[in-house]
Amino acid sequence: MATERTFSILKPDATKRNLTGAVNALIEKAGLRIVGQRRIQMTKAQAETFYEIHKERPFFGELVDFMTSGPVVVQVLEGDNAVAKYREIMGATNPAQAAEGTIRKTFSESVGENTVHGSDSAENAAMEIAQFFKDGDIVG
Ligand code: 3AN
Repeated sequence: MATERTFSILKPDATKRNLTGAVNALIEKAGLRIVGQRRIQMTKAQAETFYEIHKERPFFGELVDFMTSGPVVVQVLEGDNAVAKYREIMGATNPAQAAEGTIRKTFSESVGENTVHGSDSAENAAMEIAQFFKDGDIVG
């Protein structure tokens, strides 16, 4: 298995409910290392760029509003098969369909406010990491 990096966001519903430590505990329990982490207020422009691929979807405006509604924690996670492993522990997009023990099953209240983002491929992870981190801010 190859060591790789993925990009994660702890979304405003997580920061609002003071759950960043609880989510990080599940990330670390799964064997992923948090090698970069920053708490930020996303701007509308940053959120629109980040979710560009969803811009034609009916929920795009709602998604941008939500992601800018409070602080988020952007992270770089590292480990064996980090992209797939993080998707697995996040659980399905809709928390009602997420498996027991996953982050979304445990903490999320709706499909829109679903606590975490994780990259869906190594290529997208590299682009997403570059949007929010400089090389010197990631220490593996
Ligand atoms: P995932 O985050 O599991 O990769 P995507 O890429 O399909 O899911 O969706 C990106 C984000 O868009 C989701 N995390 C969620 O916040 C939002 N989203 C997806 N589907 C819906 C929906 N039906 N209604 C509202 N928001 C949605």
